[in-house]
Amino acid sequence: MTYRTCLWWCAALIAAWMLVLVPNVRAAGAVEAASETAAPARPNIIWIMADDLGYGDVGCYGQTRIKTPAIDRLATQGMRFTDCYAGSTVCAPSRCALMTGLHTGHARVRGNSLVPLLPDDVTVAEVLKSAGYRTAIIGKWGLGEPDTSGVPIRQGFDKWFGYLNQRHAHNYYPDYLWRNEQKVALPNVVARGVASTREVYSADLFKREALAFLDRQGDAPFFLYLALTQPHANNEAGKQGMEIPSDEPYSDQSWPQAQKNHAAMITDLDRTVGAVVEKLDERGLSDETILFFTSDNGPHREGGADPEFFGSRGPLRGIKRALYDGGIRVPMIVRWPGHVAAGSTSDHAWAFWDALPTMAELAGADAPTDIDGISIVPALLGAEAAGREQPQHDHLYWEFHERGFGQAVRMGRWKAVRPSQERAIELYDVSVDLGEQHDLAGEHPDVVARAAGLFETARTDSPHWPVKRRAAAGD
Ligand SMILES: [Ca+2]
Repeated sequence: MTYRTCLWWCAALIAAWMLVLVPNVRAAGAVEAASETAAPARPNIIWIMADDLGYGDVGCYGQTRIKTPAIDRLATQGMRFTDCYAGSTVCAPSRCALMTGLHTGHARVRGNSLVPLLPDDVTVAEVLKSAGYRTAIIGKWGLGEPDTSGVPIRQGFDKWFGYLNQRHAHNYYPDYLWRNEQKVALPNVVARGVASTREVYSADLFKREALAFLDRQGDAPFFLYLALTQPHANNEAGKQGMEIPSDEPYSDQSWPQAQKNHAAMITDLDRTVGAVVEKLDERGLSDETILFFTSDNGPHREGGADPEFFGSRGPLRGIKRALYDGGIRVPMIVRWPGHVAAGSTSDHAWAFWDALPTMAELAGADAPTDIDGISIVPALLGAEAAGREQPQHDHLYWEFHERGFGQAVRMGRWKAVRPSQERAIELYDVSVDLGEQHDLAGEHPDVVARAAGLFETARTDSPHWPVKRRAAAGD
């Protein structure tokens, strides 16, 4: 070997050694940096969301007749939140708050309509994708029609399967669904939103798709948003809107058929949750996966369902479309074995707009700074693991543009509600009056004044949802 050849081989060996070593050094540095903030970083993230599932609809929140063993088991394995709030009292704005970290006083989408997310809107999927996560959504989207900037794969999701449009999502036996930007034809036959031939049930497809997605995951972290549609009604089917292939295990009950179906839909949803957890366990992913289970808003009185029959609102006041807690306070359970305390309960008051900064912190990614959310990582992992105490919100704010313009704010133990602009502000102490029955506005004018101030300052106007303001006296 000549001297020159020897030099070349030495240089090549050193280069190869550096190629192997340097990324490892950088990776170790990244782990070290992450451990100074929130340990341990970069779990897989699964967000399972039911649609119109009430605070009282599952066993671990007090339901006694509808069977939800898998969701109840999540609570024994993780943390159950008593004071978690959805983004809104209906679907689309709730999902917008979840995706963008903004409450309905700032969000792009503040009501069920066809306003899509715009290219400027930063979603949690975009944040996680930029941090190297594989991102997928299965189920119902509701934030963008075909060919708009709002479709999931233009908002940070690598994979998308399901219903884009919320009305389309009413029907559990659709004749098509979307896969990325392609329509997938299904063998169901549909007229005016109701199937006459029922071959495939969409919830079965979503379960299968979710399990297949989990089967494909390897080393890269992933974010799976599983936006299930049970137990929403098919509003186009009148009193037969609680669509489910079988009313098992409630067939022998003496309940009205719609209530049997309602219960069966929730139990079927529970089976999907159970199947996801079983898949995580089977693939050895549970310890590196944080799983959130929740609902997008309160229970409904649609499709023949009766929210009183099973006590779907639990001890709360109101249902879907109310700004009382029954419309917005939701079940929320978080499971991450070894990191989130098993069998624990938290009364930390938080809302869907906290999801984006929470997931960003878990992923070691930067969240946008101009959002309303605050990371709840300290509440989840404990102050010691997170390196800081859980910050509290000064207030949580909602507005709703149907039936006039309603507003609500939670400030510590206080909850103020103005159901419409024509009504006075009501004030409840939800620490002792969970059902919002005793209006204390007359006794605490200072708190009412603070709420009135927030009703002006906690929001900005949206061109898509102009506020119909009350005419001033003398106008
Ligand atoms: Ca909903």
